[in-house]
Amino acid sequence: MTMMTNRRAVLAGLAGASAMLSLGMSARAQQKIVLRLSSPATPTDQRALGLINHFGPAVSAFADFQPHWNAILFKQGTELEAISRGNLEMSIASAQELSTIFPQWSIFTAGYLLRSAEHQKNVFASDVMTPMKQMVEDKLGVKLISVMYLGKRHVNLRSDKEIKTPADLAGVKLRMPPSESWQFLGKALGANPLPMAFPELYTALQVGAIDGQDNPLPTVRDSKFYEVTKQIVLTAHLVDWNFLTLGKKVWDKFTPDQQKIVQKAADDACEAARQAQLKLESELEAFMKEKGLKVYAPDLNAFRTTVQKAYLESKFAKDWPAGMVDKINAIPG
Ligand code: KDO
Repeated sequence: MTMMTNRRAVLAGLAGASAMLSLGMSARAQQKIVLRLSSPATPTDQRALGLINHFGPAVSAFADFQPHWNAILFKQGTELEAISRGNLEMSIASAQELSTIFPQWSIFTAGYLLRSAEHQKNVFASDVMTPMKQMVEDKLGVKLISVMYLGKRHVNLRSDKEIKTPADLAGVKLRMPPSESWQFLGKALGANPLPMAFPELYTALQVGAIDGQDNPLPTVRDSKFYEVTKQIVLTAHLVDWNFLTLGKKVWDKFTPDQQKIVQKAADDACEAARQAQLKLESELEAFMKEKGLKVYAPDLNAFRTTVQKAYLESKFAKDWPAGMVDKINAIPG
């Protein structure tokens, strides 16, 4: 064999081997069920880290977890419909998004109802939740597989004017996420709510298109809102939760053993994220102060009383299942 033919033979052999290799790899990849998740969360948010570090690896033998952050795949609030239509497999849904489709769900958007991360977990696992989850699965084809703790939402403003009661928020352009129930919460707090998608917030605060926003401390840190605001009023008006969702048709493709693995992976990821989020919340008041922000509690009694009254008298409360507020209040945590 000449030097030339020898080289050709080697190259041909290499090409053949690499073709076989990539064929083998893609055949294997094809067998895996692709799980694309879309969320407006940043990739450094604790919920994202929980999923990246604990969910993806735990299901990797049979599923290919592909998360997309910063709402690059689907706009905030459109994910549930995308899953329902079979265009997406997973999302991190809010009770507010669910309440746009199922009015009963607005009970879970009420200010000062849930008390803690533990309370959320217990409510999610309780009988109260069973028919609520079932209606989402039956009518939308979406399974709520686990509960995520986003944290206690506080008011975060550009101005440093002291806020003691809801009356002090009069005329304040407070960005709230886009949907009717979120806007209602902003109004109940005494502010002038304005809908805006999460990824637009930093710039809107920077240029003064809004006077403030509400989110838990870990989100304020992660999205660097502290760079463009002057104070955090510790209103704790909503112990916010999200739900890890998975299309029912996708879930049904898994074998019963795989379903057990997916469920455990989801619960482990959400628990890791919850613990990380709680730890951050306990540390971040000091961090915000170091960054020069004023951080203080307002008259919490005034906020709680005003907000709870607004909800109980609202049109939303008419759709709440009878007796459910009392049942939620009685759940420990
Ligand atoms: C937000 O838009 O302020 C919010 O915090 C609302 C939450 O329910 C949730 O959708 C969250 O955004 C996103 O996951 C981005 O962090």
